[in-house]
Amino acid sequence: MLAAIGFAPKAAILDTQRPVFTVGLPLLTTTSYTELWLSPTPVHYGKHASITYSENGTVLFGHLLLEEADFPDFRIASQTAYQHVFALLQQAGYPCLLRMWNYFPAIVTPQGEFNRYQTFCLGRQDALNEWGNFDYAPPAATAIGTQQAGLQVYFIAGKSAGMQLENPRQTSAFLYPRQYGPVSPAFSRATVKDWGQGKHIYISGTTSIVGHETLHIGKPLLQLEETLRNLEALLSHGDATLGMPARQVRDLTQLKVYLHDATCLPEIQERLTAYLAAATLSQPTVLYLQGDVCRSDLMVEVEGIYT
Ligand code: 3EB
Repeated sequence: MLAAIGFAPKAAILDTQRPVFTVGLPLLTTTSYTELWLSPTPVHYGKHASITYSENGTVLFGHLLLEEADFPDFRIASQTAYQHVFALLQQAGYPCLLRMWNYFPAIVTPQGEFNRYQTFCLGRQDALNEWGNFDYAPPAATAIGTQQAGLQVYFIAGKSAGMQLENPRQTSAFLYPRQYGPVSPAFSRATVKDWGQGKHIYISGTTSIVGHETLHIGKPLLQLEETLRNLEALLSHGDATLGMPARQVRDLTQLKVYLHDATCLPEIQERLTAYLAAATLSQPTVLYLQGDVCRSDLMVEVEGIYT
């Protein structure tokens, strides 16, 4: 077992020796779900600073949960989390981040000059400036707001880089103009990793952003549909440029849907269920979670994975 992830209103470390933890987001359609990351080969476990990790010689999975109260400000908390990640990856011999998940409270709340998401991006960039600024494909990523204290980060890394995939419908996040924050977010729209036995696809949190602008403000269902167009465009572009084991959203293994407001669950779930109900043998597992998107005008975010 590389990792076991549960979902609960509060983030928690459930095992001090291995990455077994809950993400601090409530499930909306089921009372419990465990996401298991399994290895076909033996796993070793370790700790580095605040990180608990597992590795099997090919992939490293790490998790950390920082108490914000331990840091003078949130920028330092974010910088520290990423410094710990990069130091571990360097030391353990897995230099290439492939996929990052970032969860923290009050994501769109102003704090001083910037909001907390922008401050998070500043701290991440501070660490990147010390650690080479991704001289390989930046990881795919998710950044979602919780209702609970603590900066929670988990990630997978490899010994060599994945292939970077950007979305033809969207400005690359690392090129976003300054109106969205003092530094651009450092992530790829997706990474595609060939592990030897087959390619895995890690798709970043994707929203109703076309170019760099939010579309369909106040209309969650239209935002879902725009998000699905973005995901389909990303996958077909990937298929044309890299060759992909999944060419459409319905081919993916798992989707996570983050909703700002639980009251829009029925319409979102109905629409997505109908969208996925094609005559295929298998469909993605869909998890619906309550979480805040990093722009207050976005009500829904969707990430996907193919393994
Ligand atoms: C967007 O497309 C939405 O800062 O790591 C999505 C995924 C978003 C990851 C991050 C931010 C991040 O810009 C926001």
